[in-house]
Amino acid sequence: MTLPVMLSAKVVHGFKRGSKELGIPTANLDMDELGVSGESLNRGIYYGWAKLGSSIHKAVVSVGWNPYYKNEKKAIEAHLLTKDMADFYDEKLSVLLCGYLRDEANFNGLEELISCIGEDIRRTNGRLEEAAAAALETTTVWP
Ligand code: ADP
Ligand code: RBF
Ligand code: MG
Repeated sequence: MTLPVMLSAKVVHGFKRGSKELGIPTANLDMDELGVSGESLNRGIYYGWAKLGSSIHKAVVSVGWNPYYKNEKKAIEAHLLTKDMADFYDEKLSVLLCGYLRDEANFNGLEELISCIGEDIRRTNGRLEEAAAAALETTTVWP
């Protein structure tokens, strides 16, 4: 699968574990709307960008079956790295997967899952900032 990959779909309701159990809300994309493009997407944790209306946010995206919760259905869910957002269920969310971070893992407890996601968030910030810095460095100063 060659990155970057772009996906767009409506934000639907999930199991409500993101905000309540983990303190990390995730906007779940409508898998029925995505069809084969959702089903064929390789599982794993990705970093990239999310577009909601006209605003763009850094994002970390989980794709798969959440082995810790043993989900039966695949999910594509994005945590936007922007604090204090109001709910945006039913809105269209576009997600640009720019790079792969790791495979989905199982954990011995909730604390381990939460700390691993915390590390994913730090790495996402790092990778996106590096990419921005690299783009600036290759820019020709005009005139
Ligand atoms: P669900 O199981 O329904 O996905 P979550 O507990 O994962 O519930 O919460 C996700 C919802 O929280 C999103 O659909 C969105 O409406 C809202 N939300 C608020 N802030 C964010 C954020 N920073 N990233 C993702 N979703 C957010
Ligand atoms: N679930 C897992 O079972 N294993 C994981 O390794 C895992 N990594 C995640 C990484 C990120 C950045 C995010 C946002 C979620 C991850 N999840 C993982 C999914 C998590 O279990 C899920 O978001 C909650 O169950 C709420 O739907
Ligand atoms: Mg969610």
